[in-house]
Amino acid sequence: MQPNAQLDRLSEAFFRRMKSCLGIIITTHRGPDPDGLGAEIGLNYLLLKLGFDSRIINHDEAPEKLSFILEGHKIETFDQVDAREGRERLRGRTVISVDNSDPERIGDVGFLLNKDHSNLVIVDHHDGAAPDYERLFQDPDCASSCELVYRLYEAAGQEIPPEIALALYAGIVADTGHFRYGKTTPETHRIAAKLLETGIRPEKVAEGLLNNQPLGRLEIKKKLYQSLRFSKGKTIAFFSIRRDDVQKLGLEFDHLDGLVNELLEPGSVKAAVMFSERDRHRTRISVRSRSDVDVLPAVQKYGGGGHKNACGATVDSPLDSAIAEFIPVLQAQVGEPT
Ligand SMILES: [Mn+2]
Repeated sequence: MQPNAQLDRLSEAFFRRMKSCLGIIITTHRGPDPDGLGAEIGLNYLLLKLGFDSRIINHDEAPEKLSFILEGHKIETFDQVDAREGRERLRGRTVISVDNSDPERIGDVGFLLNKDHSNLVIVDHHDGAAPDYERLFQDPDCASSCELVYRLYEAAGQEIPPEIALALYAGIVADTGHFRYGKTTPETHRIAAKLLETGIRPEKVAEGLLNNQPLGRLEIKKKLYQSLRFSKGKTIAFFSIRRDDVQKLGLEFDHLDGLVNELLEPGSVKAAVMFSERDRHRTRISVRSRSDVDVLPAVQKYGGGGHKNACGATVDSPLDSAIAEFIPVLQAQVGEPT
């Protein structure tokens, strides 16, 4: 089927399914990101506009730094709603999980699912199952969940106001790595153009997503780069950070997001790793690679997962032994002699 034909069919089936819902709760994965939040905001507005009873409830609070897309939108946490209204009152509603196909990852919102998950609807773009047009509205070829939500607006013939366009555009920009990743399509750009036509400013989105970090992130970069090393053949670059250093700067490990990508800047580096000490006997390994280098098998050996070019694992080893053990495994994976 043509991609557009499939998306039209997804949208049509989605609205058919919505018709039988008495109340809707929209949620996303734990640790909500711009694509998940943008898709929630967009979908909630659309469903309310179409006369549905809908609200957004997440397991985790949305990150403070994303306030530029969150302003004016009501996003509650499960704990808040549970304390105020009691979870029992929310049972029986349809739970729409956007940007996530794994019921485990919606955290406590999962309490609202029927045992057989018959009230769960998935709107997602992650790799995995094919859509069943009943419960699962998934298009793994789509670069972001926000694009899927955009298609729903088109199918419903609804206008997108600027504050919704901002949230959807931010999600698309984040999930395509600023239109750089492989799933970016002509359609992605067409949708982005439509969203920009509402008058939103792309530089504000870029600033909100990229240049909205605490000062401590620069300090932590200094520490990381002091530890920079290369494999013998210099096709792997890696650095590491101790838990104490993160804590002393008043940072969370989240604040290190994306830094490992910088190590791929030299064209000769095939793979990059950041090792972060989570406690004395536990180390997080975050790996990135160039588009034609698959590093996933290396982390899978340690029970990790992710994508071919961006993946990770958490190992029960102290920082130094994790480095000593993992780098040769990665060298073998990228084809560098050890
Ligand atoms: Mn996404």
